[in-house]
Amino acid sequence: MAKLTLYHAAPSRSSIVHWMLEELGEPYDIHLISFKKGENRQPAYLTVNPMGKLPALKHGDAVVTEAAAICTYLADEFPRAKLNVPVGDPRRGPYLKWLFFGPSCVEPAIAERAWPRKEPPPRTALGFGDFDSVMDVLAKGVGAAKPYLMGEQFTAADVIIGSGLRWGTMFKLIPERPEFAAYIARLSQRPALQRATENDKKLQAEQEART
Ligand SMILES: N[C@@H](CCC(=O)N[C@@H](CS)C(=O)NCC(=O)O)C(=O)O
Repeated sequence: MAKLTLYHAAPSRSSIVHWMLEELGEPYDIHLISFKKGENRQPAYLTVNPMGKLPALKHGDAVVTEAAAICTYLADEFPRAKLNVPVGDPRRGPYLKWLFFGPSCVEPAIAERAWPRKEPPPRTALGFGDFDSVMDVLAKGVGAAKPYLMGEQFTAADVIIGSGLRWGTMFKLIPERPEFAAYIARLSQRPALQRATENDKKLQAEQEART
């Protein structure tokens, strides 16, 4: 089987993929990249991701970047883990909606609120519209999750939306809503997320000892 390698800085957006890999249950390696040492801007890593950003995933000769794209790729590439909704299933539309809603609405809406621009662009020019609408759609979506966004099946969409909500909540960048708290509490019960979080603490310590 082609080898899976996650380029990772613990904790960061690559922790999203770390959680996804734990859910997947396939063997993988971690290649730590130090932001402090600037390794993400060095030629060796720029050949993997010319953006100098983490995460990146190598699967054999294939390289995938962008956290949500990596989660979508892994879910489709390893269907036996049942983390995807396959082509032809009527739930595929909402599944993809949530996978794209994370990076194109949740993340920019939170960033815009946390670091406001002096002159905000018009609502129509912003792909996410406005912060409150994003929060309302999110609250409705996760409030209806029984127990997950796609119903009984946990999918890559939960990894993406759950990671955004966990990050926003941790740094108090999103409003406290009972729907968010209940969904996050449910996700926190998942052994794969617990393993990835624990392992991230060890990796962070390891990385700090190296710098
Ligand atoms: N759009 C990318 C964003 C990745 C990203 O911004 N990663 C941060 C870590 S949380 C990073 O690599 N920062 C280092 C830098 O920009 O120099 C994704 O979703 O994967």
